[in-house]
Amino acid sequence: MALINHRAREIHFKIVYYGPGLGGKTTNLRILHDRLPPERRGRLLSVATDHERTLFFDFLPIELGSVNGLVTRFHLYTVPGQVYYRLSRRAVLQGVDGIVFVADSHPAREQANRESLADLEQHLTSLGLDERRQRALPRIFQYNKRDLPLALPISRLSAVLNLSGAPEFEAVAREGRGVTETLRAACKAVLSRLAAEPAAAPSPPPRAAQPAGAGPGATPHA
Ligand SMILES: Nc1nc2c(ncn2[C@@H]2O[C@H](COP(=O)(O)OP(=O)(O)OP(=O)(O)O)[C@@H](O)[C@H]2O)c(=O)[nH]1
Ligand SMILES: [Mg+2]
Repeated sequence: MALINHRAREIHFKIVYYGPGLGGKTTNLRILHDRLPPERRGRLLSVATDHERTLFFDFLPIELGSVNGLVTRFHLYTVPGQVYYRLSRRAVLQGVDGIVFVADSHPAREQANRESLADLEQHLTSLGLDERRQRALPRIFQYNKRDLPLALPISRLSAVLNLSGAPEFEAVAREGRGVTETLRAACKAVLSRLAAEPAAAPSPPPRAAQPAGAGPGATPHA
């Protein structure tokens, strides 16, 4: 849930990049870290194995302007995609405000995409989000690795994964394509929800869900 700190005049959101192992979640955060100017982002913290697989999470705090005098801070996390890190994924999801689901376009990962989505839904349920709250949770789909010659058609990925018609983006995260667009949509979605559901916030939300001077939604200065 978004947290408003009136004393510091800040509002905090938590966005979690979810998806199957090796799908490109960490790559998204690395690219964002490299693109954002230092005054808009903190250090990228990665808890990873020797082989660069996420062990617990990656964390990147970013700041994208202000809404009604409150500085908007987004805390970006990734989960470890490998199947056996279930409990870590659930821990990272605690208090989530929005999900970016990074799907792998490789045909051999079709089943892994589906299983990861089912795993996400189970965790959200076990964290106490009923069906209505899960539907209301902002979600963005990113179909990554579009550079692969055998990449699954977008229509097929979308039909299987994006049943609610959430915003969706193609990406080649390794080259930085689609990464900023995905983040922008995620920030916009969590800000819109705050405006639509004032009861979800611990104190009255800002009147307008547009960061000052940031164009449509929270545009990272990338
Ligand atoms: N071909 C291709 N490879 C990519 C793309 N994005 C990321 N990769 C590669 O995929 C591999 C896994 O990327 P990560 O970002 O570590 O994947 P992850 O989802 O964080 O994996 P886990 O931490 O195990 O859950 C790396 O070798 C990346 O360079 C892409 O768009 N195309
Ligand atoms: Mg990772």
